[in-house]
Amino acid sequence: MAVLESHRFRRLVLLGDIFADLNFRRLTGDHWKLLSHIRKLSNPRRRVEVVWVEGNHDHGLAQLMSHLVGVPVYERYVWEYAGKRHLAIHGHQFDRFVSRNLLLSRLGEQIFYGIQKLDADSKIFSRFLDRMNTRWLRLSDKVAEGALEYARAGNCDRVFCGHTHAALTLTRDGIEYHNSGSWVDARATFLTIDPEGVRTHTYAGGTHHCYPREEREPDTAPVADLFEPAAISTASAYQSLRC
Ligand SMILES: [Mn+2]
Repeated sequence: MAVLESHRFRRLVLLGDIFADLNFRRLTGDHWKLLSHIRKLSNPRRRVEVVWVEGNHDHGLAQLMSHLVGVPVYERYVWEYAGKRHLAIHGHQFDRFVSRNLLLSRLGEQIFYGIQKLDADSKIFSRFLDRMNTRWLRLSDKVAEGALEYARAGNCDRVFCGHTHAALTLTRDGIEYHNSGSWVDARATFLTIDPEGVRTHTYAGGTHHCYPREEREPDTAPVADLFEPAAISTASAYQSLRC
């Protein structure tokens, strides 16, 4: 809410996995306030275009969400800005495990939530597993590779993904890749696009689960905390369970 209220913008792109699952009982008052705020933004009089790009977690929620929050939901969203063609896509499409094993991935999530509950106070266990998982699988790189190829095929100049929870920007052969990172980890990041270009911002305000600054990963690191089903893959039966 603080970020949304402190910026003026004409378009808001939500890059997917806004919901972790279908269990709306888990939503708190703050969550509903945010949804209500987003719904208000989408009022035509505000002249803000709100776009919801679905992720692997909120996949299948499109119809429900477009009614509940009043914004259209897209698998991928393409727009023109500053003479460039922009593409927003969550990124799980380039994460082979999630795209091929949706059911197993969901099962993994449930187990991960269990671990998270047990681990609620320290998060040490979950964070350890998350980091291990990310390092093994180099998800950031895989998603970036896939997204850049996809953008090239679609003649896009800039491609935006989420999914990995790791903020990352790179350019290859004139195509820019930007990963927005995540809202729910130690380092909350988001992207802005203006005439100057694309920038990654770190939210500096207070968050509920803020880890000490010195533990945060630098901007360009391809490794960051994954918050989600990543944990499961340490059982090695699962190759790349994640958000
Ligand atoms: Mn995801």
